[in-house]
Amino acid sequence: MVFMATSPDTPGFTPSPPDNGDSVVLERRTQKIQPPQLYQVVLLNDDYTPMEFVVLVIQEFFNKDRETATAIMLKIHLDGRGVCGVFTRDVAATKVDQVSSAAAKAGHPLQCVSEPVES
Ligand code: TYC
Repeated sequence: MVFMATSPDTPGFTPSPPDNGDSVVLERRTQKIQPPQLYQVVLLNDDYTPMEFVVLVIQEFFNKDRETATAIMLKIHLDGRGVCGVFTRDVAATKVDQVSSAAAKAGHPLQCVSEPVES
């Protein structure tokens, strides 16, 4: 495929009516696209899931080092909830599935949800 600077397909441009059929003038248009909505993945506290399991989950699925994972786990334990990461919608949904599956498989009631980040 050949790309031309004056292609009417160029995003952000719209062709003016051709003058003699040979040339096309592109007008710059204000960009209207928005950045994607981001989602935070939140772990919820409960009374039964072992702290060590939560730390391992945060390390494994949110790529945190042990110290950071421990700090997040303790925050959840004390505050009732904590953000483990911020992602685009599909990635956040995958994280929720991965954590929920790992918790269910291990027999723990650990809850994980995603929610839109306030903009
Ligand atoms: N509260 C749990 C306990 O005392 C530990 C825990 C931390 C559980 C964070 C869930 O998301 C959680 N064993």
